[in-house]
Amino acid sequence: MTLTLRSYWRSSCSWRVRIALNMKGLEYQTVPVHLVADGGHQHTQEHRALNPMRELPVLMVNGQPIAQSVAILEYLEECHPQPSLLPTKPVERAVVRQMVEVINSGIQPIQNLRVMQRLGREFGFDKPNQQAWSRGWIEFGFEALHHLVERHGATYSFGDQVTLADLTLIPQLYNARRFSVDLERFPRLLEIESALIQIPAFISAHPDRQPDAA
Ligand SMILES: N[C@@H](CCC(=O)N[C@@H](CS)C(=O)NCC(=O)O)C(=O)O
Repeated sequence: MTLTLRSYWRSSCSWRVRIALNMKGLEYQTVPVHLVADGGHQHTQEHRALNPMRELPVLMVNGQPIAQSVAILEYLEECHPQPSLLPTKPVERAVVRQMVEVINSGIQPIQNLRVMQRLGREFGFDKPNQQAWSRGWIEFGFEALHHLVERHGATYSFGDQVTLADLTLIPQLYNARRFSVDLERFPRLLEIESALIQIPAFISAHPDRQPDAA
């Protein structure tokens, strides 16, 4: 099986998949797709043929493109179940997926690049206002996530097992810092981050370690 990840170093959704591939010990090639240069290479015909949503990541599995990071994560979990990134009990798996969706549906889409660009282009938001927009939505989602983690977390977001919730948390914390979120408000998220960033799979997935890092 050949795996190729179309990725951008600072793309939080690509980062989730990089961690999963590393956790599962899967080898893959990276094809960088620049999200900003020339108006964004996600808008090229070549990329749109692979992902009509014009987004990253895209995982090519033996040439078959799969997009949507959570669909990719679930695919990897099904095909490569060890080490598992979900708990065993269905109700616990549901809670982990709930945490994932707080970020995947509740935060990231509202602060995505094209949303910010449109706020600037069509609605007159300057950079500080675009940042304030993103910051507000990250804080809103993190309040919910912090509540869930206080209830279900221990070393990691859900108990003492690294789960998909952690794979979505780490990149979103990076975005939160980019948008100057006051993370001291979310101490449990910071504690969990301290544990996760010791793990080699998380270390090598960091944006600064990617071939296209600026
Ligand atoms: N729900 C999608 C979201 C993908 C997404 O928004 N990716 C961002 C990078 S993290 C992107 O490609 N943005 C391009 C743009 O906004 O033009 C997923 O989880 O894969």
